[in-house]
Amino acid sequence: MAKPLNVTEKLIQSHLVDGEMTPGEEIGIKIDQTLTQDATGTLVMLELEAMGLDKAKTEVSCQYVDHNLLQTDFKNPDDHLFLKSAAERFGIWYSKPGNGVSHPVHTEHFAKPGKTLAGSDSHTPASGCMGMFALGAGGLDVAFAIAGEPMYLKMPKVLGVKLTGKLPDWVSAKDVVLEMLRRYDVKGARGYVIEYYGPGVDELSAMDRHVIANMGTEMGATTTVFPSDGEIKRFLAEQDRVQDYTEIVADEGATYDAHEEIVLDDVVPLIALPSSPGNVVPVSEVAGDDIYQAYIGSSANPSYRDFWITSEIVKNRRVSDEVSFDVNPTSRQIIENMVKQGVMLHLVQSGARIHQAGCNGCIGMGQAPASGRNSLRTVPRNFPDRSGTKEDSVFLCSPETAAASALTGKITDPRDLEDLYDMEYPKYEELDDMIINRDMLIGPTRDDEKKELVKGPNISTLPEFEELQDFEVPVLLKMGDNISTDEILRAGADVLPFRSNIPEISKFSFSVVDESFYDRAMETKESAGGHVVVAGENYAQGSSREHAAIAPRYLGQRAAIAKSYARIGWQNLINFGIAPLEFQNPEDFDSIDQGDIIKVENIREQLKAGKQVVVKNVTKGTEFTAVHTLSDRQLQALLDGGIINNFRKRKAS
Ligand code: MIC
Repeated sequence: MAKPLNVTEKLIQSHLVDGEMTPGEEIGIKIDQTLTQDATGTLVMLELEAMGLDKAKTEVSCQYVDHNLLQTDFKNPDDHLFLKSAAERFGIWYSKPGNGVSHPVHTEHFAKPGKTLAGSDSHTPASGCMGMFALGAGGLDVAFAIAGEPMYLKMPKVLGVKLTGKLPDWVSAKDVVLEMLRRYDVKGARGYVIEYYGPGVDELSAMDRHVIANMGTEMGATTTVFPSDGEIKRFLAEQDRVQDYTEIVADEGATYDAHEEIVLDDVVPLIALPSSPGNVVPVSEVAGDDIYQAYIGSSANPSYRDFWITSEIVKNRRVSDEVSFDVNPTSRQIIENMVKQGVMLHLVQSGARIHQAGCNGCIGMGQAPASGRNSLRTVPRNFPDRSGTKEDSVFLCSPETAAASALTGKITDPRDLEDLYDMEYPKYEELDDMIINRDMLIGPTRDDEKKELVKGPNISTLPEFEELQDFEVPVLLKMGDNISTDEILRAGADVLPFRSNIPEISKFSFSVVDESFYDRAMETKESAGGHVVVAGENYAQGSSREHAAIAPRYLGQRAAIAKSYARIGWQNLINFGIAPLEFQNPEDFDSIDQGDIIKVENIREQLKAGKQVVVKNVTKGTEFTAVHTLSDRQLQALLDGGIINNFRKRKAS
């Protein structure tokens, strides 16, 4: 009899085109759908141009415009036009600015049980709520997927999370994923797919599952997967596409590599303290602290229900005079339903500032909080400075907690609303007349005409990088654990418009960690031919932005030497020709100081010969061993100076 399979194994097995399903081994899987957003999509489209792609080879590819929405000058609108022209050129869908955040819009209109999805955004796993295998990846990996190439990854293990019981009043899906983060912190699920199962899953709507799958990324998971069951059928029917439903559930007797259990009845309102999604405590522990901002929206709490519950809490009341109450609807479809159901009226009357549908303040594209003041947000991340304010103080919580705190002006456990306002927990019921609107999703043209790419003056072509060579260069930065891509190349309204201009955006590299980095890097590029950086555990966690690799590479970065890496960040370094080395002996980390000169000789031969590389610390007169975990395929790309060079070489031979 065939081995009973869990949902993850079923999804991988049905798409496996290369390798064996042995945990840790490299596998290649066929990608059915792709998602790109504007902040990463401009590079993806330039990469497709560089690769000479004719038309997308996927079943569905959609280009969303949701991040760079502020139009303070020509740059972002020029990018929007460029992306529209690229969508026409490559035969992909285009979701216009204002249509909403990629993940919920994709889940509503395209996500299909049983399919694979690759997205140039780390929160792409959100669509795993539909029984899909949805992977976040660097732009270049997604470009290859659009071109019909398999996506390569290390075969993950599966962490089975059994859900039982039912959530209590005032506690919602966000608290469930915060409970997971409390247990696993920001790196505890690396190498795993998180698969939820058990009777508690039935208690969660498709969009509740979206909330949980979205933030699996924050634990470092490869992705998150839910079964496709009766609730997904209901959701698809609501979205007018019940024909896309297939049941995908774990086989009787399916097993998992690791086990976790959450009794939903025991979950309490939780909150992640500044400045990491893993700093989770019960809201009651920090209740009473003053707040400046309560922020609702983003891919982490995107559903109509999340806005409805917020409006029910603030209905017929005024939020505190001290609070900026920022409401960011996630899609135009949701706005229409909010208007129709009166949700918008209650929010506006309570004092909400209503913003356009999009990511907005989640990546510091506006709505930056006042200096040092507490901002409570329903968004997925609170890495340092991400909000756009230096030394910000951002907390992550549920809509219930954010809305309760907006009313009182202080961090408030929403359960206290029962006493404070004599309020009962509003019970949500799914709408039976949900407005569905696909008007701002422009369908692909698959004709033979080759549309011109419309490039504004801010769009620069990708820089060329040389092959991997020996180096003797300084350590320009020594950093600690969990350095996020927001610290390597920050977000914010002043930086994001340069996502399609590497020379310009590289000026912001590591500015959160050290403002002198750019000048020092330019100097050592000139004098020594480059630099290396040293880091602790889980280096380059967080976003999928490949800019966090390309910009440092452009400034001459040759290698990173870290105790360990986050999955997407590690792959991005390889893709752009930066050697991601690891300390064989974590204690060697302590022997290096910033400014030390590091030398690696015969690096090509050493990498090819095995997994070890001898690194000399010229300043200290010592040496240590670094290791790498690259597959042969990745090694070749690294040696060639990145995956684009490698692709060109393969095409030419
Ligand atoms: C994020 O949430 O960090 C982002 C902004 O959506 C990124 C993508 C980006 O940096 O453009 C992500 O999650 O990958």
